[in-house]
Amino acid sequence: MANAGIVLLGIVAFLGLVEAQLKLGYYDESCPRAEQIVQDFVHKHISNAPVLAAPLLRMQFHDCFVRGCDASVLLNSTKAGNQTEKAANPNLTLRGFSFIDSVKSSLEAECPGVVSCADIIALIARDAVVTIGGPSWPVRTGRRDGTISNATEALQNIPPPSSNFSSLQTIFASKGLDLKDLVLLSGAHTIGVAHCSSFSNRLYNFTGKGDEDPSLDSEYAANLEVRKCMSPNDNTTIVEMDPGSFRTFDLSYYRLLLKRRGLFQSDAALTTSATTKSYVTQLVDGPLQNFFGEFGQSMVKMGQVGVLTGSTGEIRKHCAFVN
Ligand code: HEM
Ligand SMILES: *[C@@H]1O[C@H](CO)[C@@H](O)[C@H](O)[C@H]1NC(C)=O
Ligand SMILES: *[C@@H]1O[C@H](CO)[C@@H](O)[C@H](O)[C@H]1NC(C)=O
Ligand SMILES: *[C@@H]1O[C@H](CO)[C@@H](O)[C@H](O)[C@H]1NC(C)=O
Ligand SMILES: *[C@@H]1O[C@H](CO)[C@@H](O)[C@H](O)[C@H]1NC(C)=O
Ligand SMILES: *[C@@H]1O[C@H](CO)[C@@H](O)[C@H](O)[C@H]1NC(C)=O
Ligand SMILES: *[C@@H]1O[C@H](CO)[C@@H](O)[C@H](O)[C@H]1NC(C)=O
Ligand SMILES: CC(=O)N[C@H]1CO[C@H](CO)[C@@H](O)[C@@H]1O
Repeated sequence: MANAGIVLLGIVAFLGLVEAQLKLGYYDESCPRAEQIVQDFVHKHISNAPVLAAPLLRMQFHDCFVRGCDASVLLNSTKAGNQTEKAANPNLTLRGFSFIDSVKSSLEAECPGVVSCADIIALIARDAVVTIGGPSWPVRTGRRDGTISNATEALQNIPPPSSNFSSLQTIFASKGLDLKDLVLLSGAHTIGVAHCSSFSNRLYNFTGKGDEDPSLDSEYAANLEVRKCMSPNDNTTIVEMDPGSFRTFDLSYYRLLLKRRGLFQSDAALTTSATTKSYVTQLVDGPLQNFFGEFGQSMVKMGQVGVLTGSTGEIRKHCAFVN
């Protein structure tokens, strides 16, 4: 009892510390136009290419889950045998690196060596989602950039699409994120696309007997097999994750989950636990604004995972390389 109290106090103190270290408007004095520059760039480019919002949102997830939100996902391998996160399998489908590099160049021109790549990732993710009509949330800034990036750690910390409920719960808990955050953040799959290779085992060889995943709606599966992922070895075709509204940040991802039409096993897993299934049902029943507000709160939480602040880390000059 006493121990639990101390642990709880410790966690509260830790979260308080992180919140105190990141703050709204961290660059107000050191680079007053920083956030405006990011917002203008995102607005200009995402308005023309809304499909880019999805990979930019996903980037923050892949950053924050490996070594915390420290932009380690952006580092390029410079030495053979020292592969960075980018080289790991889950990262093969990440996009948006050059977009981030362009924003960084503008910020370096405005105030050299001031704005971190980790903050840029967080600001871009929010502004991209806002630009396509999704929720907004406050982005506290002051993150610093890490110097280590390791492909093996990406494999260990980014859950694969074949994840079941308990492995998702475990990996999210290891980042201080609970089941509600899991359901809400998975809602990011309301936008974007996926490669057939991320789920074709569910269509063609679920248990190694040439079978289909029985938990996947058979009509949806048949449609994917006939029209989209026509071969089990197709690594290039992409499909909409939330068919019919993959550009719109809405509740249809959750509606599809309840119709057994979640694309990945990890999506379907959210309906295998009574707790998460009831969160899904509440979201579907509630007004869109509830999802928007709660999604934003979970993004704020995810954006604080393992951040480097103060004198730890550095402010990279180029997001792909340590100084
Ligand atoms: C819960 C565990 C999660 C798993 C297993 C997972 C897995 C995946 C996979 C396999 C893809 C498709 C990659 C491809 O085939 O091209 C994907 C796409 C995507 N994920 Fe997740 N994801 C998870 C959580 C998240 C979170 C927390 C976010 C952001 C908050 C997110 C945002 C996205 C977005 C926006 C896309 C579409 C990317 C694009 O259009 O290029 N995912 N995810
Ligand atoms: C980083 O590596 C990728 C290939 O992995 C390459 O396309 C990109 O140009 C590199 N970035 C820089 C800034 O050199
Ligand atoms: C490459 O590995 C060395 C240790 O072997 C490490 O000091 C260095 O930071 C690594 N580089 C990157 C970009 O992670
Ligand atoms: C990368 O991480 C793995 C797993 O933690 C570790 O075994 C390996 O030594 C690391 N690589 C480098 C270059 O530090
Ligand atoms: C979930 O997946 C993990 C990792 O693949 C596995 O060890 C575990 O047995 C699975 N749990 C259930 C309940 O299937
Ligand atoms: C299905 O998986 C099993 C076991 O991994 C493998 O032996 C078999 O060749 C696969 N079948 C197809 C059609 O890919
Ligand atoms: C798809 O990728 C897998 C490994 O990820 C590989 O074994 C297979 O040959 C690839 N298929 C095609 C058609 O390139
Ligand atoms: C974006 C990126 O860096 N992709 C790399 C992923 O890893 C493969 C090798 O495993 C590289 O060829 C890609 O360039």
